[in-house]
Amino acid sequence: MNKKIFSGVQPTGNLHLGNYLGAIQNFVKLGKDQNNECIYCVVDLHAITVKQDPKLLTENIRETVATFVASGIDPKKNIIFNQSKVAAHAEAAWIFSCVARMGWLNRMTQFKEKAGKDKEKASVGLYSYPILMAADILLYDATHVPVGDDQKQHLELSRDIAQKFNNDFNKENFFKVPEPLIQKEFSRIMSLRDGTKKMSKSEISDLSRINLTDNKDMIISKIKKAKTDPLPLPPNLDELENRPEAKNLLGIYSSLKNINLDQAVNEFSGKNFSDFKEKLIEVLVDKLEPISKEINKLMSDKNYLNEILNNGYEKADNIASKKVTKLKEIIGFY
Ligand code: AQP
Repeated sequence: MNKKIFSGVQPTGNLHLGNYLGAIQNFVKLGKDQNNECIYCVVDLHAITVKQDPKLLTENIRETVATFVASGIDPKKNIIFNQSKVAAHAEAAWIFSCVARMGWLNRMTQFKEKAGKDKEKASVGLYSYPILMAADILLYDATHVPVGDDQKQHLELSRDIAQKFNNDFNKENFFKVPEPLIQKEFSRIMSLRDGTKKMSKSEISDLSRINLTDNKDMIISKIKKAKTDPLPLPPNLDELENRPEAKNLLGIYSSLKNINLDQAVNEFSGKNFSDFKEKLIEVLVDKLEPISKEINKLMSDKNYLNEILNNGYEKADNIASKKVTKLKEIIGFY
């Protein structure tokens, strides 16, 4: 079966190793398969759920495109565009906010994590974010959505919205019910400063993540400073449990080397962290240095990045505007 792939990344700056290993690496692989039709979106409407500096946002939109291309996504074969240009996303999101139930949104753990203790001060957009995400996906009849493990719950909400709409309006299959595509091994990369917290762009400490724009010296310094524990590396997976930092670093190593976690555990069994970190630095630099150099190069060619977004916009708008017109007809708008 041909797959229709849709996924997005927020242009909130500092795209990191978690975004790469959890999502972008998968985008590249799927984009290379001739049987897939892939749409990759810079989700700038999602980005403004928290305050953004306008100039920086514009720059970050381009940097996200540059990161896609530098990582290996071919803009000629795949559609790359920014969400705010295609009006259908916001239109469908309103309609879906009348389909989704409060109880569904109240269960979303990411809102609870991101809003923290002061929920009253969080934007309404941060709360309803998964509804906009459903619009992104369903407008393109996406069959598969490659995401990191942290987005699984949001994707389930998209599925619920699709099913409820189809049932409510007796339109079987009007919206395709999308499947998540989540890396089987090591789908959540954790902070380098705290192995129990997700690696995240918005974390204040830059030492908590490897940015895709970090150069070799920065990678070396961040890995050397990465939190560990006092024991040597364990001989098996069981003994890795309850050692979140060791598990995270070995997981990163295994993902980059494309091996299983237990193979990585075997390779470093009984070794101390400093030996292991040397090897980890080697594979990280090998993988990321060419990407960061390419991002820098592409960022100096604004016209090229704008051209990718404009071409992508035309193609995306053509698909989404037709779908939203049909959606409105079904509802009874005219
Ligand atoms: N730590 C992670 N491990 C694995 N996958 C991750 N992703 C994000 N962090 C990790 C995946 O990257 C894709 C794009 O994410 P996003 O930028 O749209 O939003 P996010 O999940 O909210 O990422 P951040 O870094 O935590 O951003 P901020 O701090 O701005 O909110 C998604 O597929 C995500 O699963």
